[in-house]
Amino acid sequence: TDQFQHHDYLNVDDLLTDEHKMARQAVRDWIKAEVSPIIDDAAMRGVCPTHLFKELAQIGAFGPSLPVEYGGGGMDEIAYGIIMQELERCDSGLRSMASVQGSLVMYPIFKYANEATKKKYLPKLGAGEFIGCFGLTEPNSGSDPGSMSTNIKDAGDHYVLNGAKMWITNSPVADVAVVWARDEDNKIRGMVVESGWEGFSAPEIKGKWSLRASITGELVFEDVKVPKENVFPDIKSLRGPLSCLSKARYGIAWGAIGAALDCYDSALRYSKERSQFGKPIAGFQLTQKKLAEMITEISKAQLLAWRLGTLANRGEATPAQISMGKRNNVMMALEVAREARQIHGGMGITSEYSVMRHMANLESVVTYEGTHDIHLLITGMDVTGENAFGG
Ligand code: TGC
Ligand code: FAD
Repeated sequence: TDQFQHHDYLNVDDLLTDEHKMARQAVRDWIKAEVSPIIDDAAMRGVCPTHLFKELAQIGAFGPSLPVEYGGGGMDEIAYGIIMQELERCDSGLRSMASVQGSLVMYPIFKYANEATKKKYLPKLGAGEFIGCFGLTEPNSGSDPGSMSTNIKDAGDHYVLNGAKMWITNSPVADVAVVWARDEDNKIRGMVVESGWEGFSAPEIKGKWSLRASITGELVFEDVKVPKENVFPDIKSLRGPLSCLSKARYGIAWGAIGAALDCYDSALRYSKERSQFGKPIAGFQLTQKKLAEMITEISKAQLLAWRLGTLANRGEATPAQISMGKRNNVMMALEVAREARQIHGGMGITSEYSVMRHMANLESVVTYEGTHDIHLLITGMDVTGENAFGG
């Protein structure tokens, strides 16, 4: 990653402002100095470098497009995307740390919590003093979060929370969790739950071959008392969590391009350096086909992300458009990573190169935040008006 060269075949940089480029450079410099030297070791050992949370805050990676007074960066949606791209050029797990904190924890608190709850949690989350997680998925409710069974019951001045969440990024190290649960009227409610409260536990999920530098766990609630002021007052449907997902999926549509760029860069350099049959493998038509298709697909993905960003800046990006971006760009990156791994031959399976780490990471990215097929069905429903999900 150290020797990465910027690839911009269609001069997309022309569409960016100086602020966007400065934000990207700040992340790039920080990653080169602080993360590139440790990321392979962290992934190999399967340990999340939690000391990076505070540093991610300092470089403005948490909620770049949220208002400054609520702990965000006060920038536009394209700056947010560019920052996610640069983080994921290093590692999807690093980008996950920022996506969850900014878009899935700070954003819902900013958007849905009462003023006192915002003041209580947002400054600490924005500064990386608190780590947050987002609990929507359950053991029996993944693609279909509307079937969740985690629930709250009214007990006077507080609610009592029971249930379990599964596959929760950051949960074992989190100070606070944004949790979605069903109330007694069968409505989906959101709330901020502190990890220190009685009845809360968050065991780690071990044995992942993917996102090894990101920590994932469960959330278990056994009669956890949640003060009423911590429950979002006005949001009473899946629209609440899904609106947060739209924000995070948009960031992932940009982020995946970063992983693809790193794989492409590594494959291009390797193909020029590695000779077989008396010439660089870059000189074989089959290698050129791989590289030419990679840069073509990366360029198309950049334009898709940039267009979504311009729409998002005007508040006009629809959830279905964002689904198209997430689905296309993540699968693009996964395919680029697989081809790049092939170009590296046997060397591609080692930690000398980042390609296999990206490839394994992207297997999670293609599944979380809505699987590849779920996003296809969202597009299908948008263009036909027919719902192919249930029944
Ligand atoms: P449906 O009836 O379609 O919708 C329920 C309500 O939500 C509204 N809505 C949205 N609002 C904002 N943004 C979106 N993207 C929205 N999608 C739907 C909708 O208008 C409706 O509103 P209202 O007011 O009428 O109530 O819901 P459904 O039950 O049929 O489900 C639809 C489906 C399948 C598309 C949805 O549930 C889905 O997207 N499933 C995938 C689940 C998912 O993405 N889970 C992600 C968990 S978090 C995660 O993976 C984090 S990893 C992070 C990291 O580490 O980086
Ligand atoms: P399932 O929903 O069981 O899907 C299994 C397969 O069936 C998939 O291929 C799917 O596409 C397919 N399928 C399902 N329904 C249909 C249908 N109607 N038509 C056609 N095919 C269908 N969740 C959180 O809430 N917070 C987090 O922080 C979080 N972080 C995660 C981190 C990691 C590393 C991973 C792997 C997951 C994380 N998730 C998180 C959960 C993630 O969002 C879910 O894994 C994802 O939504 C899919 O749910 P599932 O794994 O239960 O798969």
